[in-house]
Amino acid sequence: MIAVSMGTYCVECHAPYLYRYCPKEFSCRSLIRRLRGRPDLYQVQIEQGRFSSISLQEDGYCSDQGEIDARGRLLCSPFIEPHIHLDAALTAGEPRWNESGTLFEGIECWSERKATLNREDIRRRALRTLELLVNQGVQYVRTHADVSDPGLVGLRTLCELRDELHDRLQIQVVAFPQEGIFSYPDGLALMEQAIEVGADVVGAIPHFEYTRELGEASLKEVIRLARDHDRLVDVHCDEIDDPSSRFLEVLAAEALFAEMGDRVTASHTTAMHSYDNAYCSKLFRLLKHSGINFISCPTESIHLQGRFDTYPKRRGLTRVKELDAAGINVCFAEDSIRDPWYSLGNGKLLRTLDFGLHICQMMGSVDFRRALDFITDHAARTLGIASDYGIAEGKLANCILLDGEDDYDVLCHQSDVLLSIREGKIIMQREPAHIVTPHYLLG
Ligand code: 17E
Ligand code: FE2
Repeated sequence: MIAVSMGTYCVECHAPYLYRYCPKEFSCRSLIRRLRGRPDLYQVQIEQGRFSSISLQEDGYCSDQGEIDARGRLLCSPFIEPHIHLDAALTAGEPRWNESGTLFEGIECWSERKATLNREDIRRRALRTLELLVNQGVQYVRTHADVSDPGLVGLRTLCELRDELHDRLQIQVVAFPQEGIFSYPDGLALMEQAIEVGADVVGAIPHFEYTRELGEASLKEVIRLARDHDRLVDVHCDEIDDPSSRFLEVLAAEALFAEMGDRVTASHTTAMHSYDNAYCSKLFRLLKHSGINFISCPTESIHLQGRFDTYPKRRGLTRVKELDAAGINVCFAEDSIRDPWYSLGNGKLLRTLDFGLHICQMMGSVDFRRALDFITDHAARTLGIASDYGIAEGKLANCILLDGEDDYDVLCHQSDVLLSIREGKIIMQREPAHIVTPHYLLG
C-alpha cells in the first residue's frame, strides 16, 4: 500500500507548509505570510493500483512504511499530451531548417526527411521524446503518425511502441494523412490499411486537399471510417489564416449527424481566429450541438500562423476563451518537439499552458484557479478516457505530485513534477530543487 499524505504541519503553529519553505530556516510567522489561504490537506491511500481512500489529513506526520509525505504539495491528475507528432519529433534541421516558418515549408522539409525514415530512426526519437514527456508528468499521449507513406513505417512503429509501453503510459495513434486523403496517391487505401494495422484514431487535413470539394469529401470519409471501424476522429482542421477555410462546420455537422461528437476532435482550427464574428456566432451553435472537442497548440500556432501578414500580425490561435465560455471542451497541446514545424519544445506542458493563457488572454483570477484543467481533465475528455481518470476513490491510481500549492502557484513557478505514479507504482521521481545559498528577504 502507498499512502500519499498531502501535508505536513509546522510543529509550532500547525500551519501547513511546503518543503521549499522548510521551517528549519524560518520562523512560523514568515511561513504563514508566504502561504495563500489554508487549503485542506488530504491523505490519499492506494491499494492494488487504485485509489482506495481519500480522507482529510488528521495529523501531519507520516510514519507507516510505504508512505510518501507530500508536504502540502499539490497532487494532481497526470498531464496529458493530446496532440503530438512523434514520428517527426527531434528532426529539426534535417535535412534543412524551415526558414520561412510556414506550415507549408514545414510539410516540404518533412517530405524530404520522410524519404529517409526507418523503424530504428523513429523508435529512437519517439522514445527520447516520450522520455521527455514522462519526466514532465505526462502519462497519456495522442500521437499522429503520417500515413502519406506507402510503407506506413511511422504508423507501424508507433503502434508497436504503444503496445510495448502500455504499462508506463497510454498512447493513442492517429492515422494522419499529412499530404491529403484525396490529394495523395492511394491516400484512402492507406487510411484503410492504417486502421487494419491498428490505428486508434483517424485523421484528415481538409485545408491541404487540392480543392474545397476534396476537403469536404475527406471529412465525410473519415467519419464513415470511424463509424465502420469503431475508431475516434482527430482532424487537423483549418490550420491556416484563411478566413474562408470553413471545414470545421462540415466536420461538426458530420459528427452531429453520425451522433459521435464526443468521439471527434478538431485540432488547430486556427482559421477561426480570422472568421467574421457574425459567422462565428452562427457556427458556435452548431459546435455546441455537435459536442465535438477542440485542441489548440499555442506555441505551434503563434509561430506558424500570421506568416503572411505584415502588421498588424494575427496571433492565429483558435478562440479558446470563447469556446470554453460556451461550454465546449477545449484543451492545449504541444504538437511538435523540435521538428520541421517548430524547432523548440521540451515536453513541458506547463510551458504550453503558459503560452496559451497569455495568447488567448485568459489571465483572470478564475482562469488561474482552474488553469490545469486545460492540460488534464479537458484533454481526458478529448481522448475519451475520462471515466477512469482523476483522483477519486475506486479510480486507477494515476497521479502526479507538483512542487506547488495550487494551480496558480504551479503556473507562476512552472513547478517541477516531483513524482509520477501509475497504477500505484512510481514511474518517475525528482528531488525538489533548492538554492544552495538562499538569500531571504523575509523573516
Ligand atoms: N503537420 C501539420 O499539418 N501541422 C502541424 N502543425 C504539424 C504537422 C506539426
Ligand atoms: Fe499537428
